[in-house]
Amino acid sequence: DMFETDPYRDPNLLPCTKKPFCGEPRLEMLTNDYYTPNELFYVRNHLAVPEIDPDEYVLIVKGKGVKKHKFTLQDLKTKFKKYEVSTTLQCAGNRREDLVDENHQIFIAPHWVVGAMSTAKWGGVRLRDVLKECGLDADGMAMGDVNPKDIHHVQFEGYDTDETGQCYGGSIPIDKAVDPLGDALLAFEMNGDPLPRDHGYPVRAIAPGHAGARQCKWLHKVIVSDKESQTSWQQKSYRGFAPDITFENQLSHWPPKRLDQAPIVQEMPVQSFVCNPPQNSVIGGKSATDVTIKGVAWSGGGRKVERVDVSIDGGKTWTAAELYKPIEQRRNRHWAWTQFTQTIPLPEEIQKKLRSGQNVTLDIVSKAMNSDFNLQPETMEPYWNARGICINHWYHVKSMMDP
Ligand code: MTE
Ligand code: MO
Repeated sequence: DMFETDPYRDPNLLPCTKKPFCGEPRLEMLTNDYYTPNELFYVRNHLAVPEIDPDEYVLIVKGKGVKKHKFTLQDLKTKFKKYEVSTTLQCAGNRREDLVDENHQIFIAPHWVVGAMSTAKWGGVRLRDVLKECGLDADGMAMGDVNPKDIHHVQFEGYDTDETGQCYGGSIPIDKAVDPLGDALLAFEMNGDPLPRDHGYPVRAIAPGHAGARQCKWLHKVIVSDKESQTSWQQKSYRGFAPDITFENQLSHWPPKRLDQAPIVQEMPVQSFVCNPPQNSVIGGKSATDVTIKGVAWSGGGRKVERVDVSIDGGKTWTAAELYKPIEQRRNRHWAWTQFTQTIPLPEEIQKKLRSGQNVTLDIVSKAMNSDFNLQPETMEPYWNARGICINHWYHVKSMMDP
C-alpha cells in the first residue's frame, strides 16, 4: 500500500477520495478565518505523499536559457530574498459533482462538491530570482526586450511518482514566471509554518491566479522549455472541451479530434459560493425576521472581486453583500479571495408562514463579479465540459427555516 505513509488528516477535511487523498474542508468553517487554517486547507493529491528528508532535499533547475543548478533547502532560504504572498488556490475541477447527472458522465475523479478552494499566506523565494541566479535574463524578458524564440514555458516536476516512475508535473507560461508583478514563488512556508506534508513539504510552486494543478508540490525540478509539460495532468486532465465533446464520441480515443479547440487551463474564472447557512441546514425560529449569509468569492488572473450579490429566492431578487478583504492587494494582483456577508430581511409572507408554524425553504445563491465585469453564469449547461473544469455557475444552498 503506497499510501501507508500518508500523513494524518483533520476530521473536518471531508474526503472525496481516500487513496490518493482528496479532501475539502467543511464549508461552514471556511468563513471563520480569512486565512484557511493549514489543517483545513483542501488537499488534492494524485499520488501518495512522498517522504522527503529536508537535509537531503534538492531542487534542480535546468533547461533553455539557464545553467543547470542544484539548490538545497538551505540554499533557497539563505541565497534569496524571502517574500510572502497571499493567494487562494482552487482546483480546476472544483464543483465537478454538479456536472454529473443521468445525461452527463464525467470520466475523471474526484467529484468535488464545492470546497476545493482555500487561502493561505505563502512564504518563499521568487521563481524569477531563482531563474535569474541560473542565468536567465528574466528582467529583459519581463520587459519584452529579450524574447528568445525557444523559451515559452516553465515546467515543474514533483517528487511524487506512480508505480511506473512517472512523476506529477505541470507548467506555467514563461511570462508568468518572469513577471515581477506575477508573484510566482517557490514556497517553503504556509501561514507562517513549514509546509505541511500534504501541501508539498518542503518546497512547492505557487503560481498565483492560476489553477491549483500548476502549483506543483514536493518540487523536484524546474525546467525552462519550449514546450508545456507533457504529463497527462497538463495535456489531458485540465482542458476545456466544447459541450459536444463527450467521452463516448471523443475522449475514449486519445488524442480526440479538435484538441486544438480544447485550451489548457491556466487562469481561472470568477467563482463564489455561500458557506453559511450550510447546505441542507435547518435554521431559524418562529420569530425570525432575517437571515445572515456568509461566503467566499475569488477570481483567477489576479482580478479583483468587485461585487457579490446574494439572493434567498433562488436568484429572483438580489442584494449586494458587504465585502471583507483585510489585506491590501493591487491591480491585477488580487490573488486572495474576498469574503462576503449580508443580512437579508425575510419578506412579510415568509415571516407570516413561520409565525403560523409552517416550514419555509430558502434557496440561497451568490454571484460574484470581477474587475472585468464578468459574472458567474446562472447555469452550467452551456459550459458543460467532459473533463469537468472551471465550473462556476450559481451555487444554490437549500436551507430550511423550521419554526
Ligand atoms: N503537485 C504534485 N506534486 N502532485 C499533485 O498531485 N496536485 C495538484 C497541485 N500540485 C498535485 C500537485 C492539484 S490538481 C491541485 S488542485 C493542487 O496541487 C492542490 O494543492 P493543495 O493540495 O495544497 O491544496
Ligand atoms: Mo486540481
